[in-house]
Amino acid sequence: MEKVNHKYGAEQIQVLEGLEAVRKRPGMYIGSTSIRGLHHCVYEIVDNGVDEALAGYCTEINVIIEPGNIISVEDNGRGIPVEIHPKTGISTAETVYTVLHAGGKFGGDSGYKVSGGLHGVGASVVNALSTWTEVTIKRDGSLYQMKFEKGKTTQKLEKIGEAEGTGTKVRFLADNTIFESLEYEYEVLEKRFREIAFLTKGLKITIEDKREETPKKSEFCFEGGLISFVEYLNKNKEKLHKSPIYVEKNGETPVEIAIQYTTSYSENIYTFVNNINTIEGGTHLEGFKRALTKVFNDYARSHNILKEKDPNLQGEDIREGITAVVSVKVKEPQFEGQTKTKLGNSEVTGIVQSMVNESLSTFLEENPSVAKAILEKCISASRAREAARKARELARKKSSLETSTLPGKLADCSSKNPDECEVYIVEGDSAGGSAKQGRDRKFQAILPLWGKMLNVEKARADKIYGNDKLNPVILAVGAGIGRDFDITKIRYGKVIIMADADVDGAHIRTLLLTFFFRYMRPLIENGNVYLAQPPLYKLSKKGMEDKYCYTDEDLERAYKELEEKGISRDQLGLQRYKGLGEMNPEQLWETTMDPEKRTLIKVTMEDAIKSDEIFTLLMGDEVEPRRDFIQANAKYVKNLDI
Ligand code: 1YM
Repeated sequence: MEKVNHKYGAEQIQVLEGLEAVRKRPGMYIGSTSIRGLHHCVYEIVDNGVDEALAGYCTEINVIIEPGNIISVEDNGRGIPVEIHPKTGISTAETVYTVLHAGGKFGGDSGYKVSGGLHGVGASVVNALSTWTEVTIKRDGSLYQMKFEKGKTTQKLEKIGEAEGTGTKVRFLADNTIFESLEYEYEVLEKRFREIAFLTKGLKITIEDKREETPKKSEFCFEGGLISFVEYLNKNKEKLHKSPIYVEKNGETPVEIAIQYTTSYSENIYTFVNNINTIEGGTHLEGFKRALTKVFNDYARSHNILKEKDPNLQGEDIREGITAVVSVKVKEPQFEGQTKTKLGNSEVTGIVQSMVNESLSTFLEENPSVAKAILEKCISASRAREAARKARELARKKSSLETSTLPGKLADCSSKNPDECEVYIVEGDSAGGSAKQGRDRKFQAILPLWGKMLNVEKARADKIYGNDKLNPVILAVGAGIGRDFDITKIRYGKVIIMADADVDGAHIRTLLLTFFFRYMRPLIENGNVYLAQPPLYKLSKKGMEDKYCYTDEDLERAYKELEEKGISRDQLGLQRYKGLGEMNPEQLWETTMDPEKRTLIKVTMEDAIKSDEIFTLLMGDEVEPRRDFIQANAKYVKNLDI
């Protein structure tokens, strides 16, 4: 190996320039240098192991977050090839880790790279962005190792011992001068690996967090693949049929789909291309939806479930209550859209469509009771859609007759400019009263809410319009709901939920977030929804300005700060606020509403999705998971209530 020294050859210079470019513009290669980009590095390395599993050579991948935020990924595949690469004159393994885009094309004829990220070419990028990287390979009975610093080779691949079996182990420490933080989030990695395990039938993935004294560990392996995925997604829902429907087709562009209907009213279709979650959908989703609509309408007609005079069922009727996972493998995927998660390859529409047309209609013919259960639900959805349309029209007519259809309880602001206006949605009358008195009425509106909570889980759009708790919110926001929602019509740039830090507060927050998520999603996507942060404590002392603390940590910090100024704990008065209602208008303004002083939390789509999940759990039909959740969270409930 020493004989071939290309250190100063043209190709090696190109290599160094290539990796330098990665360090200069990391965002171009991994999206961003935030925590998201950091996690992406782990996925890049894991993906190489997943590719090896998809090629049929690897059954297990073990990921460890070691103390000091070092990542270790080990697989039991063939091991990265070690022989000298004819083009670069260095070992293939070193080539993979130092030459940009040295993915599959160096790898013989194992076929195309199918797993996620940068299509398996990310190893060199991760290497370039790491303080150090260490790669250990077991192959042909030998143990090999090579090392790098900031992408540059510090130890060329050399044999360091004997080995049993085969595999690759990569350890790296991401560069803290490049990434904003190195604190990996266990739950985020865990979720992604669970997803990969669902998508790669039979592959065992473990993740372990050894940073804390009590290590965490999860293990995922699903013999059922997508079927297990759908069962997992539906675990808290009442199903319309016992087992998920599964259809697959191998070939140039393999397609795999699992479907199960539940009694819920939402539509949950997850799509993946080469194991990447295509959040924005694309041609594969299009093909799936078209086929679904056609197959169910054809079945309903040929079995006289839809009569001649009846109109066709619409796509949305047929997707009500559906949970489905669509996974396709595409050789040269084109990703489009804002976040590059929309499949653009036009040929995929037809491939998915004809495959679903064929297999799903066969399935329905062979399983008439399942077909009947689903179609009954579709027909009732179409009736509800018609009723909702009528309700909407009525609401529209009403609003064009009366120009001011604002809810009676709304204390509106005087400005009409949405960019500067905000509405506080407040639980309870007494808090609403304080908020009304304490606000700046020029730009702050208050909407108090009370009354029986509506179970959005069990209501369709037609019921929402008539609901006395949600209707005021719809009217105040002023932009409609569902398909009619028009973000350009919103009356307030900030919609702020202000609720107590207790169980009831959590309840109303979850309800409103779920409602916004399901019926005014653009409001969240556009960043218009916020949570107010009322203080939990007040520290006071004669001659000292009151100090408000928003968390227990805040309180400890304040105590320490004051101690340093010579003020001891027993000199201070401590008030714990049980609810917003205990604060007088001035206090509420000062702590929670004054734009100069308050802290608002902007709600993200992730928060909303989490709320939706919790909501399904708390309000859905299944009793057992609800009990589990409440038991698991009982300790928080206690903390909040004292
Ligand atoms: C923990 C990370 O990188 N495993 C891995 C990578 C490769 C192979 C096996 C492999 C691929 C091929 C042939 C092939 C890679 N090899 C290459 C390249 N785990 C991890 N396991 N033999 C082994 O694709 O033909 C790139 S990745 F290019 F060298 F073949």
